[in-house]
Amino acid sequence: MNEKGAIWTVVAVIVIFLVFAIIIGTIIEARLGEKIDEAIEENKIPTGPERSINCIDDDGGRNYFTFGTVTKDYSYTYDDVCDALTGKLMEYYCIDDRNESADYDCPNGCDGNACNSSLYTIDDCIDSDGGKNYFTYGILTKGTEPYEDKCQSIQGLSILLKEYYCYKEEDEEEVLVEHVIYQCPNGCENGACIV
Ligand SMILES: [Ca+2]
Ligand SMILES: [Ca+2]
Repeated sequence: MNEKGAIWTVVAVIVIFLVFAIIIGTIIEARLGEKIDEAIEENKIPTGPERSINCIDDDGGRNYFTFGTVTKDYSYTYDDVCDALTGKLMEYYCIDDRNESADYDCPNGCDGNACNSSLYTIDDCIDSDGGKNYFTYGILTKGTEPYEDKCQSIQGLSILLKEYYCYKEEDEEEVLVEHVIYQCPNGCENGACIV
């Protein structure tokens, strides 16, 4: 093979390689797109309030530490409220087009129709965001060890939050550092769910 022939062979190999890379890349991208669509359809990935036009929650979801109002069908409203009898918070939120509510026992008490979000301390465990506060970045320390709230991705989407909180079982001596993986309705950014 002369020099010209060798150069053309190299060029041909590069072109073939690039064409293959583009085809494979397109296939992978398409399959990932399908997977995300499937996950949304199966409700594994929340679609956010902007898609739930018949149910809007102005505190972003199960946001125990911020007072919020759910508006259903543009007419009915439901306000988060501290129950004077039980001391618990009645928290309203949307799942797709449905309005839901849940009782929540605030670790720092219920105040102004939301959980108190000031520093929460049990023994040597200190949580800066007041507990399971999904919508505020927090840092928990126990002894000298720090634990930071962190966003996690599934299928390339930042929608999971690893939320730390202090926990003590009744009649137990030891305070534990626990965490929960919470699925943020509107995505996760800088260690907190987006409101
Ligand atoms: Ca809410
Ligand atoms: Ca926390």
